[in-house]
Amino acid sequence: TGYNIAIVGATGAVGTRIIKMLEQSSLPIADVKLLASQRSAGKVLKFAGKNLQVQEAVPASFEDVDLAFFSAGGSVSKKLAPEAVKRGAVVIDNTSAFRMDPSVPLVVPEVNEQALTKHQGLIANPNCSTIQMVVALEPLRQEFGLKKVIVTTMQAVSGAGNRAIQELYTQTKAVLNGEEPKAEILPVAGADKHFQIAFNPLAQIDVFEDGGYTHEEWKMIHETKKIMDDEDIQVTATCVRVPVAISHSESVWFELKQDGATVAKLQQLLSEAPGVILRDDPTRQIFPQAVQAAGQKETFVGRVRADGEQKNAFHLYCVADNLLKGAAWNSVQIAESLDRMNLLQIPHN
Ligand code: A2P
Ligand code: 11C
Repeated sequence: TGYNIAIVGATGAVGTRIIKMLEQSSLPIADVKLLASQRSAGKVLKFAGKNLQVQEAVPASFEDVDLAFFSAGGSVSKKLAPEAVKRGAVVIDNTSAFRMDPSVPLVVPEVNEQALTKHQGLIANPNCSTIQMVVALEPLRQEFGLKKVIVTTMQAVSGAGNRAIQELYTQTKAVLNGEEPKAEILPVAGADKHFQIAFNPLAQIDVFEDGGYTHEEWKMIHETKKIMDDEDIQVTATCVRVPVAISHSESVWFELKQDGATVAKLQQLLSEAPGVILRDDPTRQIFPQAVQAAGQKETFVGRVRADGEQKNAFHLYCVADNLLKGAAWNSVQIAESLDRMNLLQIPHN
C-alpha cells in the first residue's frame, strides 16, 4: 500500500528534484504521475528505474491522487491546485499562490511542523531564500527570542528555473568569447527589460513593489513572520541575483531579545539544530560555500560573530541548495511529516 502521487511541473528544475527526493524518501508510494504542460506531454522520465510518460496537467489528472506536488508557477497552482483538492488530494504547493492565505499553513518542518495539523487540503512551501534563513535562526530564537533581522541574499539563477541556468551558461560563454551576451530572461521573465547576469550581480529578484522593495524581499519579510508566527519580528531584506547556478547564500544580521548569548553558545545551538550543519572555523578557513551545499538537504551555517557595536546583535552566513531545501526537499519533508502525523488519507492498495 502507498499513496498515489502527482508531480505538477515534473520536467522543471524543482520537479525533477522532487522526483529524486521521492525516490530517496521513506514515504509509501503506490503510483507516481508526472504532469507538465502540453509541450512536454509524451516525454519520458524515470522514477525508481521505471520509465514514466509525462502527461498534460488537467483537472481530471487528479482523480485518484492522494498527494500532489505543484511546482509549475503560480498561475498553474491557482488554476489546478483547487481542482486537485476538490478531488480529495492533499496539495503541497511550491509557488507563492496561496502562501499568505490565513487558512493555508506555510511550513518548514524544522520550525513549524505543528501548523500542518490545521491543513484544509492545501499546504504551502515557502520561498527558497526564506526557508534556509528560518532554519538557521529558529534554534537561536528558541533560546533567546528574535527581535530583528537584516538579510542580504546572493541567490542562484536556478531559482528562476532551468531557462535561467541556460542563460547564465550561454552568456558566460559569450563574454569569454568576446561576444555580446544576450539577456532574455533575468531578472524577471516577461518583464520589459532584461539584464546580463554573467559576471554581473543584479539587485532585482521578482517584480518591484511599492516602497522600492522587490517581491522577493517582500516574501522574505512576510513569510518569516508567518512561519515563526510572530508579527512583531522586524525583518528587512535586500535580494540579489548572482552568477551562481545552484545554492543561495545569505548574510544575516540579527538582534536577539534576551541578554546572555555568546558566539560559542550560538554555535553550540546551531551544531545541535535539526537540518543545520555548522561550518564555522575561521582558524581553518571553514565557512559555508555554494558549491559544497549543492546537492545536499541541509542548511550550512558559519561566520557566526558578534556585532561588536550593538548589544545582543550578531551576524551569520547561511547557504543551502535552493532547489532542495529551498523547494523539492522541503516539500517532500512536509509530505513525510504529514504521513508520520497521520494527516494524509488512508493509502491506496
Ligand atoms: P514544461 O516542461 O512542459 O514547460 P522551470 O521552473 O524549470 O522553468 O520549470 C517549470 C515547470 O512548470 C516545467 O515542468 C513546465 O513544464 C511546467 N509548466 C509550465 N507551464 C505549465 C502549464 N501551463 N501547465 C502545467 N505545467 C506547466
Ligand atoms: C528565486 N526565490 O530565487 C525565487 C524562486 O516564491 O517560490 C522561488 C519563487 C517562489 O528566484
